[in-house]
Amino acid sequence: MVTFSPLGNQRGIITPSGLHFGVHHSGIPDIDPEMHELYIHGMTANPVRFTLRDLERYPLTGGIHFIECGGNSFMQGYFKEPQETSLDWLYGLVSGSERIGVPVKLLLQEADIDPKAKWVIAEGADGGTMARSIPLKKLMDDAIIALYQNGERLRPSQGYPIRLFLPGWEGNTSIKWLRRLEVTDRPAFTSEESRHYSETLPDGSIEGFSMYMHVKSVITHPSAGQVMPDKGYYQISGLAWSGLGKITSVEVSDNGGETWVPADISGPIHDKSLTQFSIPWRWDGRPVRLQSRATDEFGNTEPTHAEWKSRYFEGTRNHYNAIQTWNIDAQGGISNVF
Ligand SMILES: Nc1nc2c(c(=O)[nH]1)N[C@H]1C(S)=C(S)[C@@H](COP(=O)(O)O)O[C@H]1N2
Ligand SMILES: [Mo]
Repeated sequence: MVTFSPLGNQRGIITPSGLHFGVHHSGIPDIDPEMHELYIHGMTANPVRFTLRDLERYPLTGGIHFIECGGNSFMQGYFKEPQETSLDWLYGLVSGSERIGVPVKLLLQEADIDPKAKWVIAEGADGGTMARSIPLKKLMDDAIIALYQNGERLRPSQGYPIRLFLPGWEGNTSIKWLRRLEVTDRPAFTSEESRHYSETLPDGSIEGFSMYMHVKSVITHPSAGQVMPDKGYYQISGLAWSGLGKITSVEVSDNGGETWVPADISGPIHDKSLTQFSIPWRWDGRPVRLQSRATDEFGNTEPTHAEWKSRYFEGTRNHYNAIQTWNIDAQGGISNVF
């Protein structure tokens, strides 16, 4: 089951938990928190298991980050023609939250990992097919076992009682209802990573383990699904994010990318987080093409739609991050164009 966030109604960088998008490949399991355990085993000198009560006693850390499904905006990558649909359907597989939990690093240290280990297979408690191979390096960096989202315990659909959370990485790797971390020296090539979340390159080869989400932005106000009632003053605003770090600038164009003007990003700017941008604008009532283009702290920026298409084999749909164009017609109607 897949549900989309109503981004066209969101202001700011936090998505209320009840409006967070959701992807559940095998439904939402009904887990008794008293019975649930997390195992860390495999290439470890000291295999360990934790109950929820054990985990609650660790130091908790976390922060404000986005989570984006690798398939967000798949319609833009997959279809040859731009689909006549709304912002929410095109971009609603991204949300922003504060998540708090136990650093995975602390738990791995207790397990006393074999120095030859390089990977960890993370598995959910929902039917057994939901597993991903994660490089040990990411787990020793900023990964957490999340217990809280936006101040409250995780909701059942968001992985209650515990989920893995990997800031900036493809949503699929943040395994919900986490029950097992198996330490190994090689990836498992699970069906999720080999079949669903890998991309085909122009020469037909497969790009697997494309873990982080690329820099991306979208104007949420105004956007498809809304109308502009009259000419005159508008505050253009939207969201930008990068799976590698902080957003450092967002530019906006009202002439289809011929000229660009820097937008204001003075709101909170967090690492691997939704970042709000805005710019005042006057619409003269003529047809225009609005675009936004974000840059992250490593100088990465968004490709045009044509550039993005040239990077992948026709029909590839994951990791779409091209510049979005909203066409505004003389009646104030807003539509998705390439
Ligand atoms: N165990 C388990 N974890 C999972 C999934 C799942 O189906 N089962 N879906 C994944 C996918 S594809 C995404 S995009 C994110 C979505 O997280 P959310 O539902 O909290 O938005 O969870 C990931 N973790
Ligand atoms: Mo996903």
